[in-house]
Amino acid sequence: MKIYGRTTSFNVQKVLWFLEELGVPYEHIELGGRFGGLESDDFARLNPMKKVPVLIDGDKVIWESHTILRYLAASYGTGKWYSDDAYQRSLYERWMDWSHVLFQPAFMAMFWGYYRMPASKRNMPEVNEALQKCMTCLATLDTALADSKYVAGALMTLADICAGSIIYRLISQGLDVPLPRHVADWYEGLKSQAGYQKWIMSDFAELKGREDF
Ligand SMILES: N[C@@H](CCC(=O)N[C@@H](CS)C(=O)NCC(=O)O)C(=O)O
Repeated sequence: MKIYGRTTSFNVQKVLWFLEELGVPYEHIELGGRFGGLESDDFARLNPMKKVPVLIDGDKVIWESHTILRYLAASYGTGKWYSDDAYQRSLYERWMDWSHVLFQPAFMAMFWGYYRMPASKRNMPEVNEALQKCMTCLATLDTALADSKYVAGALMTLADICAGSIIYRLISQGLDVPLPRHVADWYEGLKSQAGYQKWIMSDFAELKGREDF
Protein backbone atom coordinates (compact mmCIF):
# COMPACT_ATOMS: atom_id res chain seq x y z
CA MET A 1 0.00 0.00 0.00
CA LYS A 2 1.29 3.47 -0.94
CA ILE A 3 0.12 6.85 0.30
CA TYR A 4 1.12 9.92 -1.69
CA GLY A 5 1.12 13.40 -0.17
CA ARG A 6 3.22 15.87 1.74
CA THR A 7 3.35 15.44 5.51
CA THR A 8 2.45 19.11 6.02
CA SER A 9 -1.00 18.57 4.43
CA PHE A 10 -3.48 17.75 7.14
CA ASN A 11 -5.72 15.96 4.61
CA VAL A 12 -2.74 13.64 4.17
CA GLN A 13 -2.02 13.54 7.90
CA LYS A 14 -5.45 12.16 8.80
CA VAL A 15 -4.95 9.22 6.42
CA LEU A 16 -1.45 8.58 7.79
CA TRP A 17 -2.77 8.69 11.36
CA PHE A 18 -5.53 6.22 10.49
CA LEU A 19 -3.06 3.85 8.80
CA GLU A 20 -1.13 3.81 12.09
CA GLU A 21 -4.34 3.06 14.00
CA LEU A 22 -5.11 0.19 11.63
CA GLY A 23 -1.57 -1.16 11.90
CA VAL A 24 -1.36 -1.98 8.20
CA PRO A 25 2.05 -1.62 6.53
CA TYR A 26 2.35 1.28 4.10
CA GLU A 27 4.88 3.32 2.18
CA HIS A 28 4.61 7.09 2.39
CA ILE A 29 5.76 9.19 -0.56
CA GLU A 30 6.08 12.98 -0.16
CA LEU A 31 4.35 14.79 -3.03
CA GLY A 32 2.83 18.22 -3.60
CA GLY A 33 3.84 21.52 -2.01
CA ARG A 34 7.60 22.01 -2.17
CA PHE A 35 7.97 18.43 -3.43
CA GLY A 36 5.88 19.21 -6.54
CA GLY A 37 4.80 16.39 -8.85
CA LEU A 38 1.05 17.06 -8.94
CA GLU A 39 1.06 18.51 -12.44
CA SER A 40 2.62 15.51 -14.14
CA ASP A 41 0.54 13.42 -16.55
CA ASP A 42 1.34 10.33 -14.51
CA PHE A 43 -0.10 11.88 -11.35
CA ALA A 44 -3.15 13.27 -13.20
CA ARG A 45 -3.92 9.70 -14.24
CA LEU A 46 -3.98 8.74 -10.55
CA ASN A 47 -6.01 11.77 -9.44
CA PRO A 48 -7.60 14.02 -12.06
CA MET A 49 -8.04 16.66 -9.32
CA LYS A 50 -4.21 16.86 -9.05
CA LYS A 51 -4.41 16.89 -5.26
CA VAL A 52 -3.11 14.79 -2.38
CA PRO A 53 -3.72 12.46 -0.62
CA VAL A 54 -3.87 9.53 -3.02
CA LEU A 55 -3.85 5.93 -1.82
CA ILE A 56 -2.75 3.02 -3.97
CA ASP A 57 -3.72 -0.39 -2.74
CA GLY A 58 -2.61 -3.07 -5.20
CA ASP A 59 -4.27 -2.10 -8.48
CA LYS A 60 -6.80 0.21 -6.79
CA VAL A 61 -6.38 4.00 -6.70
CA ILE A 62 -8.40 6.09 -4.22
CA TRP A 63 -8.46 9.88 -3.78
CA GLU A 64 -10.39 12.29 -1.51
CA SER A 65 -9.23 11.96 2.08
CA HIS A 66 -12.56 10.94 3.62
CA THR A 67 -13.24 8.45 0.83
CA ILE A 68 -9.79 6.97 1.53
CA LEU A 69 -10.65 6.72 5.24
CA ARG A 70 -13.94 4.99 4.47
CA TYR A 71 -12.18 2.61 2.07
CA LEU A 72 -9.53 1.73 4.64
CA ALA A 73 -12.07 1.22 7.42
CA ALA A 74 -14.22 -1.05 5.25
CA SER A 75 -11.23 -3.00 3.89
CA TYR A 76 -8.96 -3.29 6.92
CA GLY A 77 -10.94 -2.16 9.95
CA THR A 78 -13.90 -4.51 10.01
CA GLY A 79 -15.17 -4.99 13.52
CA LYS A 80 -13.50 -2.06 15.21
CA TRP A 81 -13.65 0.71 12.59
CA TYR A 82 -16.44 -0.39 10.27
CA SER A 83 -19.93 -1.64 10.97
CA ASP A 84 -22.05 -3.64 8.52
CA ASP A 85 -25.05 -1.75 9.85
CA ALA A 86 -25.77 1.39 7.79
CA TYR A 87 -27.26 3.26 10.74
CA GLN A 88 -24.27 2.51 12.96
CA ARG A 89 -21.98 3.82 10.22
CA SER A 90 -24.11 6.95 9.89
CA LEU A 91 -23.40 7.79 13.54
CA TYR A 92 -19.77 8.58 12.73
CA GLU A 93 -20.10 9.39 9.03
CA ARG A 94 -22.29 12.41 9.80
CA TRP A 95 -19.36 13.85 11.81
CA MET A 96 -16.97 13.14 8.96
CA ASP A 97 -19.19 15.15 6.62
CA TRP A 98 -19.71 17.87 9.23
CA SER A 99 -15.98 18.09 9.66
CA HIS A 100 -15.39 18.39 5.91
CA VAL A 101 -18.10 20.96 5.15
CA LEU A 102 -18.12 23.07 8.34
CA PHE A 103 -15.19 22.63 10.70
CA GLN A 104 -12.44 22.23 8.11
CA PRO A 105 -13.46 25.23 5.96
CA ALA A 106 -13.62 27.44 9.09
CA PHE A 107 -10.18 26.22 10.10
CA MET A 108 -8.80 26.63 6.57
CA ALA A 109 -10.05 30.24 6.39
CA MET A 110 -8.25 30.96 9.63
CA PHE A 111 -5.08 29.08 8.71
CA TRP A 112 -4.74 30.63 5.25
CA GLY A 113 -5.78 34.07 6.49
CA TYR A 114 -3.40 34.06 9.45
CA TYR A 115 -0.62 31.50 9.44
CA ARG A 116 -0.03 31.26 5.70
CA MET A 117 -0.42 34.99 5.13
CA PRO A 118 2.60 37.31 5.47
CA ALA A 119 1.94 39.43 8.58
CA SER A 120 1.75 42.68 6.56
CA LYS A 121 -1.08 41.31 4.38
CA ARG A 122 -3.29 39.78 7.09
CA ASN A 123 -6.94 40.85 7.20
CA MET A 124 -7.52 40.40 10.93
CA PRO A 125 -11.31 41.08 10.89
CA GLU A 126 -11.65 38.17 8.42
CA VAL A 127 -9.33 36.00 10.53
CA ASN A 128 -11.41 36.75 13.63
CA GLU A 129 -14.60 35.92 11.76
CA ALA A 130 -13.11 32.53 10.84
CA LEU A 131 -11.97 32.09 14.44
CA GLN A 132 -15.54 32.66 15.65
CA LYS A 133 -16.77 29.99 13.21
CA CYS A 134 -14.12 27.62 14.62
CA MET A 135 -15.30 28.41 18.16
CA THR A 136 -18.88 27.59 17.13
CA CYS A 137 -17.66 24.25 15.76
CA LEU A 138 -15.71 23.56 18.96
CA ALA A 139 -18.86 24.28 20.98
CA THR A 140 -20.76 21.77 18.81
CA LEU A 141 -18.06 19.17 19.42
CA ASP A 142 -18.11 19.95 23.13
CA THR A 143 -21.82 19.18 23.32
CA ALA A 144 -21.25 15.80 21.68
CA LEU A 145 -18.27 15.05 23.93
CA ALA A 146 -20.16 15.97 27.09
CA ASP A 147 -22.18 12.76 26.65
CA SER A 148 -19.55 10.35 25.40
CA LYS A 149 -15.83 9.66 25.51
CA TYR A 150 -15.46 10.02 21.74
CA VAL A 151 -17.26 12.18 19.19
CA ALA A 152 -19.68 9.50 18.02
CA GLY A 153 -19.96 7.37 21.16
CA ALA A 154 -17.96 5.24 23.55
CA LEU A 155 -15.45 4.06 20.94
CA MET A 156 -13.04 5.93 18.77
CA THR A 157 -14.26 6.21 15.17
CA LEU A 158 -13.48 8.02 11.94
CA ALA A 159 -15.34 10.99 13.45
CA ASP A 160 -12.43 11.42 15.87
CA ILE A 161 -9.85 11.01 13.11
CA CYS A 162 -11.46 13.74 10.98
CA ALA A 163 -12.27 16.30 13.69
CA GLY A 164 -9.22 15.43 15.81
CA SER A 165 -6.78 16.00 12.97
CA ILE A 166 -7.79 19.68 12.89
CA ILE A 167 -7.33 20.49 16.58
CA TYR A 168 -3.54 20.38 16.87
CA ARG A 169 -2.95 22.85 14.07
CA LEU A 170 -5.89 25.01 15.08
CA ILE A 171 -4.36 25.71 18.47
CA SER A 172 -0.69 25.68 17.41
CA GLN A 173 -0.60 28.51 14.90
CA GLY A 174 -0.06 31.36 17.36
CA LEU A 175 -3.59 32.59 18.02
CA ASP A 176 -5.43 32.12 21.28
CA VAL A 177 -7.99 29.35 20.67
CA PRO A 178 -9.37 28.20 24.04
CA LEU A 179 -10.67 24.63 23.90
CA PRO A 180 -13.96 23.96 25.69
CA ARG A 181 -13.63 21.56 28.63
CA HIS A 182 -14.81 18.30 27.05
CA VAL A 183 -12.91 19.00 23.83
CA ALA A 184 -9.76 19.68 25.89
CA ASP A 185 -10.13 16.32 27.72
CA TRP A 186 -10.69 14.48 24.43
CA TYR A 187 -7.70 16.24 22.85
CA GLU A 188 -5.48 15.16 25.79
CA GLY A 189 -6.43 11.56 24.96
CA LEU A 190 -5.66 11.99 21.27
CA LYS A 191 -2.28 13.52 22.05
CA SER A 192 -1.29 10.43 24.00
CA GLN A 193 -1.67 8.22 20.91
CA ALA A 194 1.45 7.31 18.96
CA GLY A 195 -0.14 7.83 15.53
CA TYR A 196 -1.41 11.28 16.50
CA GLN A 197 2.01 12.27 17.81
CA LYS A 198 3.80 10.94 14.75
CA TRP A 199 1.65 12.46 12.00
CA ILE A 200 -0.67 15.14 13.35
CA MET A 201 1.70 16.78 15.82
CA SER A 202 4.36 17.23 13.17
CA ASP A 203 6.21 20.38 12.22
CA PHE A 204 4.42 22.66 9.77
CA ALA A 205 6.61 25.76 10.20
CA GLU A 206 7.66 25.70 6.54
CA LEU A 207 4.11 26.85 5.68
CA LYS A 208 4.34 30.09 7.69
CA GLY A 209 3.77 33.16 5.55
CA ARG A 210 3.65 31.01 2.43
CA GLU A 211 0.69 31.77 0.18
CA ASP A 212 1.21 28.98 -2.32
CA PHE A 213 1.02 25.27 -1.60
N1 LIG B 1 -11.09 17.43 -0.50
C1 LIG B 1 -9.75 16.96 -0.81
C2 LIG B 1 -8.77 18.13 -0.71
C3 LIG B 1 -7.43 17.77 -1.32
C4 LIG B 1 -6.50 18.99 -1.29
O1 LIG B 1 -6.92 20.14 -1.46
N2 LIG B 1 -5.23 18.70 -1.06
C5 LIG B 1 -4.24 19.77 -0.96
C6 LIG B 1 -3.37 19.56 0.28
S1 LIG B 1 -4.34 19.71 1.75
C7 LIG B 1 -3.33 19.72 -2.18
O2 LIG B 1 -3.15 18.71 -2.82
N3 LIG B 1 -2.72 20.88 -2.48
C8 LIG B 1 -1.72 21.00 -3.49
C9 LIG B 1 -0.35 20.80 -2.93
O3 LIG B 1 -0.19 20.40 -1.76
O4 LIG B 1 0.61 21.02 -3.69
C10 LIG B 1 -9.37 15.83 0.18
O5 LIG B 1 -9.91 15.83 1.30
O6 LIG B 1 -8.59 14.94 -0.17
